[in-house]
Amino acid sequence: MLFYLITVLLSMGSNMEGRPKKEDSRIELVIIAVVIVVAVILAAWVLTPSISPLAGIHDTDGDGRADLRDAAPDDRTKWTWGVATIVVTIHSQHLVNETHYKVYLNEYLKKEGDLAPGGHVVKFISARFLIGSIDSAQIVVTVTSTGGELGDHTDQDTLTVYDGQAYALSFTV
Ligand SMILES: [Ca+2]
Repeated sequence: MLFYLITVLLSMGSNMEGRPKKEDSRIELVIIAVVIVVAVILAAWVLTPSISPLAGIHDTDGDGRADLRDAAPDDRTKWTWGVATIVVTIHSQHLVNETHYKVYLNEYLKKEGDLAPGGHVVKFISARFLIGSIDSAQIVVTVTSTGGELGDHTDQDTLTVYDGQAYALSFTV
């Protein structure tokens, strides 16, 4: 494209009649210089991560990952997802009535169901979390129960999780 432009401009320059040859070649050189400067400025704008208009190159947080391949484009310490399995065992302390339990990872509801009197359930929960220069995350696991003869209950634990690992936790509600 750049070479095409230069060729067109040069042919325009060589068609100018009535000018001395020396002056023509100066005009050609100026045109070439202007085209090169504009091309360099455009290339610098497109290829510089901090200012590029292209998502495949632009890097908002400066972590070295383009926004298109950055799971957290506004956080320079994180850029990809980690996944861990959390095995949650929930015991009921209600021996007479059924209860309804809910399991939250941080503030997100992941599982819920009914729990028989004095019974327990085991649930496998997949946890996704952002990692990067820090390879672990803190997850607060909360289990609540409603109903039953003892009233509502909450049990909670905080876990440090790493990508690809599995964890077992036990709760009584
Ligand atoms: Ca990032």
